Amino acid sequence: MKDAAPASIHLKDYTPFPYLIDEVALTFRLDPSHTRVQSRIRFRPNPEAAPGDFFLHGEGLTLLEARIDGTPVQPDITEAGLTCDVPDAPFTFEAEVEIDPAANTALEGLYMSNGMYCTQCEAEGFRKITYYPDRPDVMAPFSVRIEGDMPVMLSNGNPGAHGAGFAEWHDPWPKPAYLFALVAGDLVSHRGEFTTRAGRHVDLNVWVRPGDEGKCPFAMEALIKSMKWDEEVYGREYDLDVFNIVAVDDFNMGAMENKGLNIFNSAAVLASPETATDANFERIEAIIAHEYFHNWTGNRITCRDWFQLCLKEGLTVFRDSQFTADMRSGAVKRIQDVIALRARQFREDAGPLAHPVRPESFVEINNFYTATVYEKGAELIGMLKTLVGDEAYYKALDLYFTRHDGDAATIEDWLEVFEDVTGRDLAQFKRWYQEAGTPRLRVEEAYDETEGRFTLTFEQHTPPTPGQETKTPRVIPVAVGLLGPNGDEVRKTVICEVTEPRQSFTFEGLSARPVPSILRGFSAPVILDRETSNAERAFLMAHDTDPFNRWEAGRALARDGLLATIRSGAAPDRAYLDAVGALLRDDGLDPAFRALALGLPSQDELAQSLHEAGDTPDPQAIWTALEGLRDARAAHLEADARRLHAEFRVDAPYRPDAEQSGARALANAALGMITRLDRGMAAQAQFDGATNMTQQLAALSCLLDADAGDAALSAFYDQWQADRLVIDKWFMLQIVHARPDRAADTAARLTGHPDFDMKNPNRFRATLGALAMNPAGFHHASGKGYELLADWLVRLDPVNPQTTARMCSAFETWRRYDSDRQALISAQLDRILATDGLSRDTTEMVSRIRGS
Ligand code: B3K
Ligand code: ZN
Repeated sequence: MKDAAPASIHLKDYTPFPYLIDEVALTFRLDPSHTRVQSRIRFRPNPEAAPGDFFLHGEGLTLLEARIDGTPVQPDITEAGLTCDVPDAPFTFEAEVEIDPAANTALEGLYMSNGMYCTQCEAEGFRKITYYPDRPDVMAPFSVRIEGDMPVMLSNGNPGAHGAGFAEWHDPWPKPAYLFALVAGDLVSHRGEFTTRAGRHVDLNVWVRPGDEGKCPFAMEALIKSMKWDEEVYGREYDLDVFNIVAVDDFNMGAMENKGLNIFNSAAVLASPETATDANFERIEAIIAHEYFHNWTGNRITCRDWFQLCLKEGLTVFRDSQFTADMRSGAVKRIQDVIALRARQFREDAGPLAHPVRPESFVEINNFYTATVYEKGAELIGMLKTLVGDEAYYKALDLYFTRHDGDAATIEDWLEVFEDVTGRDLAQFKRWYQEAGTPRLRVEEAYDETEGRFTLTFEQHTPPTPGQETKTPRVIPVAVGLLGPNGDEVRKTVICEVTEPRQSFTFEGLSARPVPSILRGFSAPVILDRETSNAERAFLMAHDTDPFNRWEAGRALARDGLLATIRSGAAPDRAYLDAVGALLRDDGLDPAFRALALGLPSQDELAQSLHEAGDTPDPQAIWTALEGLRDARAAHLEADARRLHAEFRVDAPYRPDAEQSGARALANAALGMITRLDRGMAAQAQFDGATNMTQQLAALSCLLDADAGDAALSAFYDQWQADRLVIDKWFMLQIVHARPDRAADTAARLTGHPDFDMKNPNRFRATLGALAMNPAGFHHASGKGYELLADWLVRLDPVNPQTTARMCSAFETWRRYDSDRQALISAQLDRILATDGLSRDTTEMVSRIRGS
């Protein structure tokens, strides 16, 4: 068994570091197993902090020498760092440590990926490189010298002297250690350039392994667009002479915003039409933008402590969503974001891992890079913008940038700029940051015919979450419009600001009872409870001027029909089939929007709806109901599907833009319907003739769904076996599309494939993560899925705790299910927890999921 439970860290205990740093100089002598790191750090007492110990974080380091003002010292060393006596005046601390990048499989600190040196320091990885106050409120300018035999050696900031065997870098912008980066390897660059509004010339590079150069142009274009957009929309300019992006194969997440040297998972940067799908292109564009935008929201203004993580992440997600909406379609982006929010964040908020957007305690901060901090954090920014209006929003942002440039700031600082600009008291709004859980908003409506008055009454309630039994009322901006009986909009969108537990809003002067369109654009992250008829939903689907609510009406119609099928075996709902058919035939509508309208609620979303209604979800029944609806829809809309597939296939040369990808999305959705009728003939033809990955992968998915994919699957492997990222897709697809009773066996078989590599997070996620993406398969009554995942989490934990801990969330919904499944899952959770030497990361996650 393990040692005592790891300690929690609390927001309320924050105290500033007793020392300030004026300058950091680091020298790296690279060697795969014996890298030497020399540091020279100028400290002085922090006049604004209470005096305290001189403690530097450091983990897994071999200290060779330490000196203060040139005199050797013998610090006290523990597993967490070192303490030593220092003068009560400015002093220089020097140390030399040795580290072993080749043995670093956790991918945090300095590690090797395919022969290349690479770092990941956020949140607390710098302490695995050298002794340092590894906390975001300690900021300093860094000078770095790298010595080694690698052709390319990079760090943050601007390049300095370099020659055979060495390279120097200087970053003039004070930064916390989590933004430190170093890369060294045999790399080639795809170059670009940008001139800022102020006339600064910036050299841009996307660095990749030789052979991948052809997959960089799209990322470079996305970077240039992002730089321009941030100048135009937020007035933010770039502030160094170079901006480097590096692609690495082994990376725990998507990408990292290190100052001037962004490091990317190769999956989040490399793209060509043949190897990447339209969705991959769109994601790459968004991640490039996200990391670039961090240069201001995150780097120039960083976080005081890790509890404030949403300060940079929520805001930066919000900014990258705005960017994507501007580059592509605002309506489509909003719908995609809400689908993802409900799938990941609402799920988190409804389970044992629920936590506030600004958490109050943690054991391992890496476990809090969550959908709540990121996506709900972004929703809070969106609500704030709705509440104060666009003009005040941008004024407040200008004030934030001027007032806090160079600061390590807090949510209080953030809200204060809005209060100062608008005079508005944001105390109630702040609860969104402090209280977890998704509010439910019930709405009732009343129409007074004689007065022509329509009244909406809202009632809000947030269920308890772990550690927070009672909740207070939130301020909820509800965007409402009204439609007349003929479908015309009789009231344009207004914002009803709900602040009370129960509150009414009236609309006067109506000549007939209107149909309300409520929560337009999904103006707040709440669950709207509204009793309404199928007819009204179909009416909104046909007439609403708000594209989000138009889509939402269709989604709700589909969901209610599916729930009826699951509960009582009801036949697929005719109202839905007719309404979705009408929408598909409307050629005035954006093809991308029509493709989204064909999406159905996910298995997980249906399971959650059933659970919330007091039913016990049966994963197999949910899967069967969805299959039934898809079959019925294909039969009902066959002619439309054939026309759309033929018309929107796109034969023009490939472009990853919104127009073409929207068309392909619609054609591929149509192919999904056709496949249910022709057993895969059309899909096989598309697979054979595909000229891009979007067509090829969609066809392969259809063939797998039709159980006719074996030949295509092996052809695909033969064609792409040399391309890691494409082979990830090959692993993932066959598990996600496996029939429920075969999913676990398929995943188990693939873990024995010679290309399976547990040390590569992308491949691990493409295999074990994919299993969790097949809910009926993962939750199959045999319990095989649970056992397989637990087996692999136990194996991965000593290798890579961060990725292990993150993947534990596959179990977070376990309380929804029947007692047999709960028993099977809790046995696996207990087995994981009982593992000797289990990491702090995984211990925290499993204990929280398991509950008391
Ligand atoms: N800030 C990084 C995430 C770091 C995660 C550390 N476990 C990427 C991003 O959000 O842009
Ligand atoms: Zn981020």
